Formats: sequence, C-alpha cells, structure tokens
Amino acid sequence: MTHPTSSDHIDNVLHETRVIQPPADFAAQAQVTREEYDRRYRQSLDDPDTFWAEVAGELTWMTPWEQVLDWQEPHARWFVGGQTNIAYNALDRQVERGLGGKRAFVWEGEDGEVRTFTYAELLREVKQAANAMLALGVQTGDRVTLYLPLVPEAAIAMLACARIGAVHSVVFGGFSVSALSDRMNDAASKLLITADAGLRRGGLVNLKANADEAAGKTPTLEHMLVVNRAGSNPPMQPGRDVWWHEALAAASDEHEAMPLDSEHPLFVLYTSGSTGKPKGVLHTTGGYMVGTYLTTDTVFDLKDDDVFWCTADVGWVTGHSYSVYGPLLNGATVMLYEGAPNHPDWGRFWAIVQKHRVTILYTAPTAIRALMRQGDAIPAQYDLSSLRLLGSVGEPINPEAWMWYARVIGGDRCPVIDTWWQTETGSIMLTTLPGAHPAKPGSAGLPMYGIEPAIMTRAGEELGPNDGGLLVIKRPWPSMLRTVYGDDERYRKTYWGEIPHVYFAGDGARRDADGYITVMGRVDDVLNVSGHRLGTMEIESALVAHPSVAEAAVVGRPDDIKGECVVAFVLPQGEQTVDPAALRAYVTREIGALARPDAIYIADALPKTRSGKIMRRFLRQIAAGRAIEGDTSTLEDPGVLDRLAETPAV
Ligand code: 6R9
Repeated sequence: MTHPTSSDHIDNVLHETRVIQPPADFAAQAQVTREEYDRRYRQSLDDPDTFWAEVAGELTWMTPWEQVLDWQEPHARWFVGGQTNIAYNALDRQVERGLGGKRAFVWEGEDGEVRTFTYAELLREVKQAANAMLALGVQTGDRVTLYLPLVPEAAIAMLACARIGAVHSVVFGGFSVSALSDRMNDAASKLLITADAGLRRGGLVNLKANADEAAGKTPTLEHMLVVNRAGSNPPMQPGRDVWWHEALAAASDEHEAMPLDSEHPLFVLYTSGSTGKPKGVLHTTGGYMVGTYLTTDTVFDLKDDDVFWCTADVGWVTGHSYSVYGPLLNGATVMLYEGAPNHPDWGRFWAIVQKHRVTILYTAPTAIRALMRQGDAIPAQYDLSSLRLLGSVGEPINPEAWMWYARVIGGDRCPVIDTWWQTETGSIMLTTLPGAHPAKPGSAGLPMYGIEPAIMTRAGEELGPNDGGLLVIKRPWPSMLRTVYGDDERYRKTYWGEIPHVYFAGDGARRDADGYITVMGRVDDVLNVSGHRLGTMEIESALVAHPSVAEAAVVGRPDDIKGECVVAFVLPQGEQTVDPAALRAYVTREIGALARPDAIYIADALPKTRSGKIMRRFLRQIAAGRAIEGDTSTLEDPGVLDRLAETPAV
C-alpha cells in the first residue's frame, strides 16, 4: 500500500497504549452497556433483516416495506417497496409526539444574534419553503443547489427539498465560482438557494456575487432564491431572482409531506476523489434516514434534555447527518453556530457552550489542535460544566489532542469518542460507545451495529491483528451511498472494484487484538486538510490552468494544526516566471481557500518513472524536509531529487 502521508502523526498513534475507561458516572446512566452492545452487534450481523426492521420500525412509514434488503452487488435497495419522508420524520412526527414546543434549533450568528426555532416553528417554515419551491416550478426529483452560510435557512431549505422529493446538493459557502458552477452543471440544478452574503471573522463573504457568476455558466438554472443574511443589497435579476423572505411570506404554511419511495434520491454531496472531478455521492431516503437516526441516538447516548452541537458546516456530510437529519429525527435540540472559532477571540466556542448549556460537543481534530494551542487559560474562563460527552470526526485524532480535549474541555468527566466515517458511508461506522467501551486515544474503535469491517491486502486477503492494510466493509449497510451521480461506472470501480466483493474505503488501517480499528489516513491521492477532503488532481488541474505553469504535482505535508497542508511543485511555462502570490490567489479563486498551497517549490523537473508517472512519495519526503528514502532506481532522472532538495520553498 501507499504510505499514509502524516507519518509523524502515525508514529504517535502506533506507540500509543493508553486505555481510558468510561467515567463511572457517565457509564451508570448510559443507554448502552457493553453486554447490550455485544448482543445487538451480534444480532445485527446474524439476523440483519430483523435488526434493521426493528430500527426502521421506530420511524413512520406511509407504506410499509416488503423486503429489508435487496442486494445486487454493488447495488443495494433498502426497505424495498416502503414509502416514507425524512422531513416528515424529522418534524411532523416530533410535533405529533408532543414535542412541538421543544427547541429544535438554537442558532447563534457570528455577530452574536440568537434565533431559536421550536419543532412547530421549524415545521411551519419548512412547509412554507416547500410551497415556495413548488411555486418556482421545482418538481419531485429535480436538483436544487444550496450555497449558503450556516444560517437556519440552510437546514430549512434541505428539509423543504426532502419534503417535496427534490434532491439537494449543498455546496460549501467557502467554495469558488468554478467549484459551484461545476457542481451545479454536474447535477443539472434548476434552482440555486443562496444568500446575499455570509459573515466570516467580522467581514462579509459575497455569496450572491459568486452565485451570479456561476449562474451565468449554468444553463439548467431557472431561479435563485436569496436569503437576506447581511442586508448587503445585492443586484437582483428580475424574473430569475427571488428573495427568500418574500417567497416564504407569500407561501401557504400548509403542506403535506410527499410519500417517497425508500430509494428516492435524498441528496447529492460532492467529495474529492483520487482522479478527475469531484464525485457526486448520492444518498437515498429510507436507508440514510435509518442510519442517521440510529447512530445519533446510540453513539451520542442521546437524552431528552441534551443540547447537541456538531460544529461542522452543512456544506460537509457531518453537517448533513449530525447537525440536521440525525438529531432532528431523534427530536433533539441542536445548536448551530455560523462563524469562525476565533471570532472575536479564541474563547468563542466556550462562550457558546456556557451560554447555551451545550451538553454534547462534536468537532474535528483540527479545531481541537488549534484551540489547544491557545492554552488552557482560555477555556478555564468559561463554565463548561454542562458538557457531558465529546466527539471527534474528520481525521485521525492524535493522542495529545485527545488527552487535552478530555482533560481541559471535558474536565475528566466526559467520555471522548472518536468516530470514523465518510461522505459515502452516510453515518458513523466505527467508534467506541461512550458508556460501554474504554477508549484508546488515536484509535477510532469498534464497528457500529450492522457494520462488518476488515483489514485486507490489495489482493483481498484478510489480515490478522495489528497488520496494517486497507480498510474495507464486507456487507452493505442502510446509509451507504447508492452511486456516483451520473456515473455509475465510477461508483462500481472506485468502491466495489478495487477489491472484489467488499466496499473499499480508501483508508489505511489496522485492527488490534481487541478489535479496535486505528485509521491511519488515505491510501489514495486524497489530502485531508483541516478535516476536509481535497484531491491532489483537482489542485494540480487548477495550477496547470494558470498561464505561468507548465506542470504541477501536489502532495500533503504533516501540519500541527491542519493535519495536512498543501505543498505544490510547479514547472514554469517556457520562459515565464511563477509568482507564488498570484498562484495562491489563483488556486483560491479556482477551488477555494482550503486548497491554497502552504508551500510552493518552483522546479525544473519532477521525479518521474520511465513511464512518466510522477513519484509523489519522494515529493512528500522533500516537502516534509526528510531525507530521501526508498528505491529511486525506477526514476528516469534520479538527479531531479537532489536538485529539488536544494530548492527553497516559496
Ligand atoms: C465524516 C467525514 C472521510 C475521510 C475518511 C478518512 C478521514 C474521517 C476519521 C478519519 C481517521 C477518523 N476520517 N474521520 N480518519 N479517524 N475518526 O469526515 O467524511 O469528509 O468524506 O472524509 O476522512 O480518511 O476516508 P469525509
């Protein structure tokens, strides 16, 4: 296998032997004990039909399913013949259960504004938004792109789409015009929901200006619904653009959720792959609903009075599954925060926890490391006693960050759970259950119910304890992706074609004698920068599109805060000079600030094999300032490495 890129970090994980028992007070009140986990996990593998039918049966179906699973590898259909609606289950069902007056969302803007929505209020707005979309001609099955800041309207729009069976495609508000138009074109979106602007670190991000430019390149687009977030008065194109508040005010608040086939597409979410353009990961209604419902309840030990805060933006899958669908399906109170963790200062997260009495905090290692760097004195100024459970997601968490999170934020009273999953898996796959399992810092843990992981070689040979290999899943699960939007061949090849008959996750991992799985990082050309996936190919394409660049190679370099950062090696075009600042600005414009290279090497050649393949392995070593290791004999010109090692990064 290819070596995972963050090797310093991996060494730390490999030498880690601490085992942390669940705090006794927590374990005493926890939903799931170790025995209970063992029993249900066994049942979920031995008799999956009964197991999943029981879970799905806790939700409302307009037509019962006839068959739990129809598996025609690599295509799964779950709850076959059943009809349901995820927005109905997230909202109407809660109101019918008497939770209408309970808070669904507590939203805090970066400027300190707070908006609260009860389940009844949220349902009303979602119904109005659904009617507003219908009035704009959106029909069941149409694609709707969302390009929004983290405002309540983002979740309202998602739920409104789900209510009428329109397929949402959320594009992170930090993405560029080209990223937005590429995604809208791939999905052939009819409607774009955006905002005039977003608030970020006190400034304005002009989303509408980007949306206008992207709309010009998207022939399928008919309308734009514009949320007035910042009062910035953008130009509105008559006939095309409609203000969100005006459309909702004109819409009826009566709407019945549409019964949809269990396999009706719910959303597309684009994520980076190892080659070519981002993939539109497609999730469908019934299975995704069951997976997010079960995991939110079980993994986070959900209680009626919890205030659940997942800090992810809705532009990522974590925001879909654990800021919107999973918690609402369980009738939980969700905290949403619009802005940056360091605005106006690094105490912002802790101020939010204190003010809103957050009980469960779910965030990413990159944020934990950045907060840790600010020192213990900042969190010490806040009352964090409401917290009872801490979670981590997005990349491997290094044991130092884990211990700091548990001690300084959790006061040694809160369990810390590490959760491994992917855009493609839809919901949490590996974790420790907080009251049932001891945690091993750096290791994600054990499989969730119904998930059967294994560690394999490329040849499909299953490896034993402690052998490093490839992480695979041996059977389908309800919230798995169904295909790559518009490219089923890519779905087959990428996920079920690498190793026969198993789902290939693209991560390297090993499993210890207790069954705990430690995920070590991507084995393909995908970088994980601040917990976000970026394809090296995507960044390389952006670089070579710049007139001063003839050729480019991108690798990751271990970074204390971001986990990994982007390092680019570029060859100038002819006699041109490469201006690093201009190149960085160009990548930011083409993809987004996340992809901006931290270091650029201007080279006269790249290390290639005789067949012309760039050997990124050596570039990673150079980027990390390490000595060249490994067999250089397949290189066409081994002298390239010496010259590169002497080239300063700019
Ligand atoms: C949910 C999400 C998925 C990739 C995945 C892996 C990495 C996520 C992790 C983790 C180690 C964890 N990853 N969680 N690695 N430990 N707890 O992050 O989805 O954006 O699709 O990223 O992130 O490499 O393959 P997504």
